[in-house]
This record gives sequence, structure tokens and C-alpha cells, in this order.
Amino acid sequence: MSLPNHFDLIATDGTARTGKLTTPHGEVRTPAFMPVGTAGAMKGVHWREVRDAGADIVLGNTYHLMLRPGAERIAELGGLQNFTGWRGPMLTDSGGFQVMSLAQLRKLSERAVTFRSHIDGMKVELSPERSIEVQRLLGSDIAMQLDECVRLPSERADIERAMQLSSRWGERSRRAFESAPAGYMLFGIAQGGDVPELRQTSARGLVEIGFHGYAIGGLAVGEPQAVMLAMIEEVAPILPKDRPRYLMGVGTPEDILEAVARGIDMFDCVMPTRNGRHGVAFTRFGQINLRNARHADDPRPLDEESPWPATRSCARAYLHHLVKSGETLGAMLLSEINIAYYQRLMQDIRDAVSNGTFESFRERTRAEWARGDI
Ligand code: PRF
Repeated sequence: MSLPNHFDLIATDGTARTGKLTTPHGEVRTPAFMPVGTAGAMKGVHWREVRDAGADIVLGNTYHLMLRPGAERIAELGGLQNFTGWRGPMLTDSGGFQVMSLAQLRKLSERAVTFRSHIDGMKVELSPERSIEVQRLLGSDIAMQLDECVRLPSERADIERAMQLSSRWGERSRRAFESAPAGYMLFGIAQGGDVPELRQTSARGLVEIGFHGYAIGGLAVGEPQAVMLAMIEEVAPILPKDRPRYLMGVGTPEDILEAVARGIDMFDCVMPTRNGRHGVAFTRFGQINLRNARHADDPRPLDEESPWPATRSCARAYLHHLVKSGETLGAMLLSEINIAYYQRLMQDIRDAVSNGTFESFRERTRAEWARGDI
């Protein structure tokens, strides 16, 4: 039986789309970028700034939150929104990414993945059913199915086995989600590595099961950008046009622009905050490494035309100084500046799709990035 649809497609421009996803905690304008707050916190950035920057939705993580502080505890404290103070929509990842990223700490079986906690070494079992239960305890607006993400390059046989396991786990996740209250959503995740045929099989299987939305996983895991884009082109046409499509863990501003051009609606990535902590700013002129000595005497802001106060007003020399001295504020300002840059990019993308000018926007933006910092 097909699930209710909470996504409204507002406009399309070629294959690019803009729309609105309605969740129990508010609306999400798409294409959307979801900043990552893995353990219920955006690293170095207050929710206020995340909201002011224009983010409608943020991401949390099942694996991390179930270990600490624990899903049952968060449920007793009124769910993630009450617990963290972020009042808007939240999407939680299922733990499927940790199957890859914590490969040394886990055992995989048909039934479940068993982790050795990276915190205290305790054994924790995560089955598709437990992942859904945890995500429901967290009060997540959008839950993700448990899947197995594999690194690339990998042998075709390993990619196929993981894809098929992910399909079966998708079915179990869907069954476990049946009793969820109205308005809450479950997304399936397509796997299949860099093999077009496996990507298609995976996507068809998910559509057959039926989800509120569809994610593409297992990309941006070591393959060249051209391969990632080719895989999106295999999967997107198979997915129902009226449902949201989410490319997991992507990416650079350029990846996002190219994926939107191929019909993707949602993204998440640690890049704005992680690169910010490492002294790198995202700007209209590409990435700028503030550690570089050339900024030491530069009184200019990163971008004097930016609407974001820190981007427009902080001297590059000051940011350089903060980063070089290891001041916490340097990481905070750059993380905030980067989140604001990503959100501004998404707003510009949405406007361009609405106005039917996405192609010229894409060309202009790429030319600006290519020109570089001057
Ligand atoms: N699966 C899950 N989360 C993810 C991924 C995936 O494949 C990726 C891949 N880029 C990021 N996050 N569950």
C-alpha cells in the first residue's frame, strides 16, 4: 500500500526541482541542505545561527544518540526537539553509514549489525527494527531505513550482497514503521555502488516496497564525481516524480549544484562545519584556507556583498589570526560562515528553479568558483 505523500512539487526547470516537504515540526523548502548535528549538537554553532542562516531542517544520528545519551532517555525528556532546543524538523540517519565508517568495530549478519561501542566497548545490536524504534523514540520527523553502505572501489560481488541486504532491511524497516503516527516519514535508501545495473535493481525494489521519500546512499565514498553523477542519472528517473529524493552525505557546493541539475531535492554533509574547524571558508569565490600566510595582513572581509554579518564584516587577517592561534572562536565563526554560505546557495538554487533560470545560474556560479579568490 502506498504511503501518504507530504511533498509538494512547486516548480521544475529541466530536471531540477523545487518543492516543499511538510513534517510534524514544520516545512522544509527544497532543494534543502541539512547541516549535520550528529550527537544532537551542531559542532561549534548555536541553533540560533543555524536557523538564522536559513536552514529548515537538521540531521541527527541514530547510532551516536542511542549510545549517548540513549534513545529511551531522550524520549523521556520529550524527544530530540525538546532535548536540544532545535524546534524545527529533524531527519535521523539510521546507523547504516556507521556500518562502513566503523567497519573495524562491527559484525554484520542477516538479522542485524552488532557494534562495539566506540565510547565504552559495550556490545550494541542494531537491527532494522531497533533502528526504527530508536528513531521513533528520538521523535525524528524523517527516519531512514537501516542499510549497508560500502566504500568504493569494492568488488561487484560485495556491492551486490550489500545492496540486496539493504533491500531486505528496507522491507523490514517499512514493516517496523507501520505503527508510526501520521505525518512522520520513512525514507528508503538505494545502494548498488558504481554498478548501473545494481543501482537500477535497488531503486526498483525500493519503489516496489513504497516509502515517503527515497535516498541515494553509497555515493561520495571514494569514487570520482563523474561516477557519482552517472549513478544519480541511473537512479533518479526510476524514482516517483512526486516524492522527495535525498542524496546522502553530499557534498561540495559543486556536487550539490550538479546533483540538483539531475533531480535531487535534499542533501546533508559535515563539510561546512568540519572544514570550518580546519580553517577553511566556503565563499562565492570557492574555498579559502585562512591558515595561509597571505591572509595575515588582509583587511578585507571574505565577501563584502554577503548578507551574513560575519562573512561581510570579519577581516580575513582576524580570521587568520584566530585560526593560527587555535582560538575556539575561529572554528565557530568559520563553521557559521560556511553554514550560511550553503544555505544561501540553496536559496539561490530554489529561486533559480522557480524563475526558470537554473541553467544560467549554474553556469554563472560555476564560472565564479572557477575564477577563484582574488
Ligand atoms: N547510508 C546511510 N547514511 C549515509 C550514507 C549511506 O550510504 C552515506 C553515503 N554517502 C552518507 N550517509 N544510512
